[in-house]
Amino acid sequence: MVMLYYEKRVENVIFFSFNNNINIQNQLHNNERYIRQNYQSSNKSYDFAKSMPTMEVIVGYIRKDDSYQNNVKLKPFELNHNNYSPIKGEGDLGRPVNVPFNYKHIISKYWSANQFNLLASDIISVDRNLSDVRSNKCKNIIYDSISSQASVIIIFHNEAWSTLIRTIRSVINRSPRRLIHEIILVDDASDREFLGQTLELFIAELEIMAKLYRMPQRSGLVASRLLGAEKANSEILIFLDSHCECTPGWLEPLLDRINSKKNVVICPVIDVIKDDTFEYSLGLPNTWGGFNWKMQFRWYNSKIRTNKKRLTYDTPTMAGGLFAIRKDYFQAIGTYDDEMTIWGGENLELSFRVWQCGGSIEIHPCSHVGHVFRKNSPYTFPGGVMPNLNRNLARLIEVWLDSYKNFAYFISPDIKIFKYLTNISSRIDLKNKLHCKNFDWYLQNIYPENYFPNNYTYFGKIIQKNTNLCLNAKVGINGLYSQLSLIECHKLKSTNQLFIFKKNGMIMTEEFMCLDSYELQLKNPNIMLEHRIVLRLCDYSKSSEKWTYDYKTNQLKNIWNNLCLTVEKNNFTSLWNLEMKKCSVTRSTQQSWIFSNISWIT
Ligand code: LR7
Ligand code: MN
Repeated sequence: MVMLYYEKRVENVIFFSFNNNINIQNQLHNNERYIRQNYQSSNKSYDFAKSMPTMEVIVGYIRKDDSYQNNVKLKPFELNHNNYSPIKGEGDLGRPVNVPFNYKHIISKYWSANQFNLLASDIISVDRNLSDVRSNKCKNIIYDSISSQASVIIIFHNEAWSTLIRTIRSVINRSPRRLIHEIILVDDASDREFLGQTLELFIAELEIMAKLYRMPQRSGLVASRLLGAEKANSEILIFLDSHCECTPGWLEPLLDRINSKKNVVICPVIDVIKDDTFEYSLGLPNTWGGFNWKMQFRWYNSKIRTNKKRLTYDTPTMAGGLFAIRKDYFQAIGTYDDEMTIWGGENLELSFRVWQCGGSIEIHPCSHVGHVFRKNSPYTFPGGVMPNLNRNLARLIEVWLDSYKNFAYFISPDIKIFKYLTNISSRIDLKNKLHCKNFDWYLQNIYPENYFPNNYTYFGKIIQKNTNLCLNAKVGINGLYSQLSLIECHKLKSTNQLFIFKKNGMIMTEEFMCLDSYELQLKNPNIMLEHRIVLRLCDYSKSSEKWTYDYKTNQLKNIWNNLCLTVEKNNFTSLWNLEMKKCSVTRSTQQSWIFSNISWIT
């Protein structure tokens, strides 16, 4: 049964469907294959449980080097052609697909259009099974008191067929029917042909009620989710990106938590579906969300946030795409800032708002959903990437950052101009109406691990006394390739030379990295042990990342080994080496450090 509805706000026809028995799926599968039938999957043994956990970063708009990256523009017929043609067993249980070498050029050709390996996705069934990745503790929980149903909202713009349908099928295949009221799809003005009528016919066949709404013009993820939320008919909304896969038992924990706490945003653990092989791999446990001064979302990983009293744990921010929330609570806290366009910023905005206005954001370790992490955005940003993103970030900063505002603009001057070009008064009104707490409260109480100048002893450069040499932290995303050095102090143009000496003794820099000292194990036991100073992901439990500063001698002492940060000149390279040496007055020039405080409130 297919019912057609017309809607004022949405130009296009809306489909409203229940299962009927027309098997159109077979027709869809009969597409021309570009994979030869005799394609053999690799027989590599694959032990799911042992696969290395990973942590990926949302990059969205950032252009990174990539071996598959190319500038090939697909011809319209190539873009519009749906090549989904599953091969039995391929990718089953989350195994990686290994595409033979002679297909590399095809992968590469189709990469830019989706920013993932379309060929791998297209040979994996949209109904592939995934392993039950939950811990035994999670598996044993019986959820018998869930009283509400969910509307699952999936928004998309030019998503590939196989990834979109696999998202939908994974919801249907792995959710108890009684807990799902409907699936709501919102098409953000896609122009790929198979997302038109073919999709409408496909959803008409689903065994769960599914509705498809279309945005009249490209609007971005906020407007699309808002439409989906407005149309949803059940108590609980669950948002998913259009390239996700739900694993067994993903739904119940989310609903259960909302059952016992009304004003909560609850997120699953987001696992990684690899963009090249479509392997399902577990994310690192105890992962939680933070952000940096550029207002970029970041995953951090440490046990500090696990909760002894309940299974869920608090996260200062959420990634944004995958979460459950009560519809009435979503409305009560002001849904989304509907002037945020295309992509970016809305995840932090909702995070700050929920926490500052009385709610909480939590991650449920028993709910696992995979997401295809991409290194670039595949789609266009009408009006340009930076104007969209920076306007969104200006709105976020203006509404929520209070006295930290100018510092954020100082770090990202390109955002500032947009504060004059956008009107935030309605969001300020909302903030007042909800009596939300300020950003300082948020940083101190919800995000004490922050790298913002707050609750600190010092904030600024660390200079070797009587020189113009500064500690310099070169930090990569997630701490990769981090390097600490002593180089000439520069004018404040980046955060590399800005350190926060926290009240608890940690010296922190960008990306949740802390100064830490360790003992180098030398192979030759006759040589004295060497102690080094490095940048490590902050941990909170280690005394080796705690420091004291002696105001009189200007020495910086590590609490764990009682050694002082010392400068030695390397005679070979004539660079300055940073070492950990016994604190001594005879080394006073090498061990004297000055903290130059920076006034960050302007
Ligand atoms: O104009 C657009 N219209 C859309 O409908 C742009 C995007 N979209 C859709 C798109 O098809 C997708 O389904 O919106 C969804 C999100 O877009 P992505 O997949 O390009 O975003 P992302 O996964 O790179 O980015 C993350 O940060 C975004 C910030 O705006 C959003 O909050 C995304 O939902 C969010 N994704 C996740 O949280 C998934 C897990 C990532 C992690 C960890
Ligand atoms: Mn995504």
